[in-house]
Amino acid sequence: MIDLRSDTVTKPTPEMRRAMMEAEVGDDVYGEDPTVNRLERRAAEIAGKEAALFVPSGTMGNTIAVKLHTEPGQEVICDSRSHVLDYELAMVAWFSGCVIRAVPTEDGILSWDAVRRRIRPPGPHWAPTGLIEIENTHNMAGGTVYPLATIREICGGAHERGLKVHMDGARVFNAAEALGVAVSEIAAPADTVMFCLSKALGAPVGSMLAGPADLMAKGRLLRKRLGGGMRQAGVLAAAGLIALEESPKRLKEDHANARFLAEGLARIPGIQAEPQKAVTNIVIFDVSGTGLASAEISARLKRRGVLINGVNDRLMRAVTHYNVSSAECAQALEALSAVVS
Ligand code: TLP
Repeated sequence: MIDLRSDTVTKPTPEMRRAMMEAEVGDDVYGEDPTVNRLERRAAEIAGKEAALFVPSGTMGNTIAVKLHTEPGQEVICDSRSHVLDYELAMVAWFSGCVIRAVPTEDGILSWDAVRRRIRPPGPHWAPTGLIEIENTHNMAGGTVYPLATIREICGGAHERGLKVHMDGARVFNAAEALGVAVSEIAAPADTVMFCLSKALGAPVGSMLAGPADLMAKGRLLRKRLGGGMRQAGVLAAAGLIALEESPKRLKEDHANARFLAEGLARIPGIQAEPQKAVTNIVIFDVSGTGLASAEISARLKRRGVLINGVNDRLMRAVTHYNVSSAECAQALEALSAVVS
């Protein structure tokens, strides 16, 4: 199977598996797992933050961050297609008691002007703004990347008003590769950043939440409350350490494959794709011109050994990662061309 459903589907590399087998472990709920401690120190360093917390998933990282920054009854401003809104089972409401103020955007990238207009002070009717959340890269907008200046402007404006900014950087290493800058530079203006080891970086499990040491200490308790005290998690952290050091070096290949896919898709009659927007590892394309719903295309592709999921009836998403080669991307294009013709 050529699996382009997500970069979450990657299998650990032989080097990761070796490191997992040899990992030194301890009980992380007591803070005694040396490999987890090493991973948290290294992740904090890479993110340019005081401390970091190893969490089982990106969803848990975002959930803890929102809880750390907000009070129940507040609003969280984010883009209208953001992961925290559409893909996290309403955790913002369920765990933090907040509502989302969704801002429509063209490419998933908020502007300070759009955010500023939605900020609400306390008043007799409305929920005050508690947090601003930005997703970088933006998944459902097709892996789009925040310009550094935009991040600085949003965070600067928020901070002037006493508001915090959380970055859902599930794929922030892809953003760093696309911009040619360090992750720490991208994350610097934000108060907290979550990034995933288990997506483009290829680790089997885990995400990191990074930020100020006092917040991460509180986050540790929230992680436990959510059932995320993972005990001898060093076996997972060991793979995460390899992912952090090794995987960023090869993300450019995934980006080239995504661009190649988008260019090929744009040539298939009935499919609309915008190759110039495929700047990282995600391609969103419109299949409505084929007269087929995305679910039908997925089913036909599967019979030809290619997995690509629909986002809705009209849109589909292909995600490149280290378990798909450029030759396999070419095969996927041939299969798509055949099933829609
Ligand atoms: N994204 C998954 C699905 O949930 C859609 C994927 O296949 O892309 N933030 C962003 C921007 C994400 O894309 C994801 C996962 C998460 C957070 C949550 O991470 P996990 O799946 O580890 O909870």
